Amino acid sequence: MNSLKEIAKIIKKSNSIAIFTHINPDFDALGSSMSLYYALKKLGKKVELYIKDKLTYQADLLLDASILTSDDCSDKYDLYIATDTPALHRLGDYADIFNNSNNNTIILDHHTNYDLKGKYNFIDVGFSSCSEISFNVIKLLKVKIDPLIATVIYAGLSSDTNSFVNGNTTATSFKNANELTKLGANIVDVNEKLYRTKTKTELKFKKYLYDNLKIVDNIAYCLIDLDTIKLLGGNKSNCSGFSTDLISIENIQYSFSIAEAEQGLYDISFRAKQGFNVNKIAKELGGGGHLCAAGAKIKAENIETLAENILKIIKNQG
Ligand SMILES: [Mn+2]
Repeated sequence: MNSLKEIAKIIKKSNSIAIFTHINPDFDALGSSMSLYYALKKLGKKVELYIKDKLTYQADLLLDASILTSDDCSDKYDLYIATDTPALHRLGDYADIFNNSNNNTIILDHHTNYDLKGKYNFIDVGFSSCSEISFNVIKLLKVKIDPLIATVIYAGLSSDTNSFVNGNTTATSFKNANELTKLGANIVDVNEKLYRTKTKTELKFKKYLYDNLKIVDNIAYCLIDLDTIKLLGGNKSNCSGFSTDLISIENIQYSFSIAEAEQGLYDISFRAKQGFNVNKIAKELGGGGHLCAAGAKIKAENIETLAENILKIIKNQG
């Protein structure tokens, strides 16, 4: 583990920098990587932010996708940075280049690390968002933080705490939110785009969730297969909020959703109420995350059998 001071020093010395973040980037992946991109540009560095996925509807409304590069990363860089990513496979097509550049890589993250190792690592699960870690790095780089940078960091912080509701919210989250607001973060715009903009497709997925959720003891869950996802006119990202909605049900301590991402390949999202641990459960399935929010991707023959297995794992733990 390195200090952020050491990390800022390495960044300062590097002239060309490639930034990566996790596939299916959420607002924290985008906030932590885009803020660094803008800051490094201000320092006059040659910098590219590599993201292949299309942004979600809300992210595309709030953030400037034109700064992203979806090309293969074939140029040589002095330095490679990965943000918000605990597992190598979560770097998608950029996993190999990151892994093969292990003499000049930096990891900034707030997840329990799984198998992504950098030459220099700052991983602190005490941060509610990785965007706040980037915020600290940018301050150490002495870049003047303008409203654009403040806004993308704030979006990451707000999203990973689910607007300061999740159990990972700390005094530091509020302190950073305070600083970012003073620096000109457009909190009205962030709130409108993150919490008050729903597409009709998203409403259809919510209806599916409410019609199909199941409750067993203290566990709520919902399953959705590929045919249904297609029928509703969306994709697996439309299911990413299911487990969060389910954990809010009274007397529920664990929730999960299973969405068929590709034929036979399932995205599982877990949530737990404060004091319960879904990280352990996700790890048993080859995934990971935080105590109260975790995920896994797994191949299975059948979505129902997979759900039964997960129920067993949760019950054995509880
Ligand atoms: Mn994050």
